[in-house]
Amino acid sequence: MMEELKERIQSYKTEIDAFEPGETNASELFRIKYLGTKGIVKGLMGEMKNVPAENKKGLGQLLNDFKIFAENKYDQLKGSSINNAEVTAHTSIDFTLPGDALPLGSRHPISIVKNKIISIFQRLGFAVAEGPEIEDDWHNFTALNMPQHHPARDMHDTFYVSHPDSGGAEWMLRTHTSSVQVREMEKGKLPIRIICPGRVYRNETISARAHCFFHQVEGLYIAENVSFADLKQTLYFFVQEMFDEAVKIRFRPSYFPFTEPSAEMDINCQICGGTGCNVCKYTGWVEILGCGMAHPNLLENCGIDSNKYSGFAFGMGIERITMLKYQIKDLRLFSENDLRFLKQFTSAM
Ligand code: 2NL
Repeated sequence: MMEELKERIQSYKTEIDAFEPGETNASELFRIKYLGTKGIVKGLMGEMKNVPAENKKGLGQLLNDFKIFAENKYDQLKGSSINNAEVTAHTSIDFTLPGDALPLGSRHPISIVKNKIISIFQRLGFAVAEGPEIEDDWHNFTALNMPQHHPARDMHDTFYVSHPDSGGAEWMLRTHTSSVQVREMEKGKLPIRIICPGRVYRNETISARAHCFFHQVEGLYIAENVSFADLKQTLYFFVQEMFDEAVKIRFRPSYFPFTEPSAEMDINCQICGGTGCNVCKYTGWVEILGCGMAHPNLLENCGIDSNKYSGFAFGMGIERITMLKYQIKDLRLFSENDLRFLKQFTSAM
């Protein structure tokens, strides 16, 4: 404690040494900060009561020296010309000149859309869950009804991570945030109503449509008597809030190992309104997410009784939603950090 106090006093001294009388009322600001009733010197004195008796004397001396040091600086500041009211009145500083502009940054479009997605689902009672980006085989694949050699694993183009201390265990960069949901299910606290936003990784060749990482929001709701109708209504509410109240949705049957039945959801093209454009490839519809009812194998793998509980899940790529919302044509723009691109987005959009 003594050492720590000594160090702090020393760093205050350095700070005081470097204190420049730049502002007109610098001496008064200095007095308030260091010598005022709520100032640093008083604060340090107050800490004396916590110091062991045998150190009190030494430290008291140190603090007294510090106080004199600060008082000397104060006297010096009071005497300095810029602080002297008479002199200041005659200086040629033009206080009406505009100040230096401090350019403000803006949020990344992926963050804007991610936050919007989170706030929509939070209004429906979903909580945000997060988890590690480096995962084990169980949480990324096996628990999700994708045992060894399951063909769906190949589609994930997984990045494996080797570590000399891993004892031969295989680690990987998560390929989806479902791994976070597995971890939540394993905690055994039901019902579950969560969304899992986060970065995921896949070993793909970088192009306008693919990248080696992207961002996902997955959602999971598990309780008694959850139905496909609940899933539809939840996702319908989501796209109405995200895009437009008049949005139309349609579901197409699909396949995911972790859901049964599975579906992909389309919305009517927000760009051309259905007349046909290259975003919807002249179909009038664009796919925005995958979803389905949680597979019983997955529930059992995570210790949940699939006779008592059912649930729905969904997953969407944030880049995809962002590209649709802002008509961005190339995925690479999101990670190039070109300010001309980034400056176009504001949280109000
Ligand atoms: C897609 C499709 C999906 C899920 C993700 C999920 C997670 C658990 C259980 C069941 Cl823990 N399902 N997630 C379900 C269906 C689709 O994502 O295209 N994502 C970008």
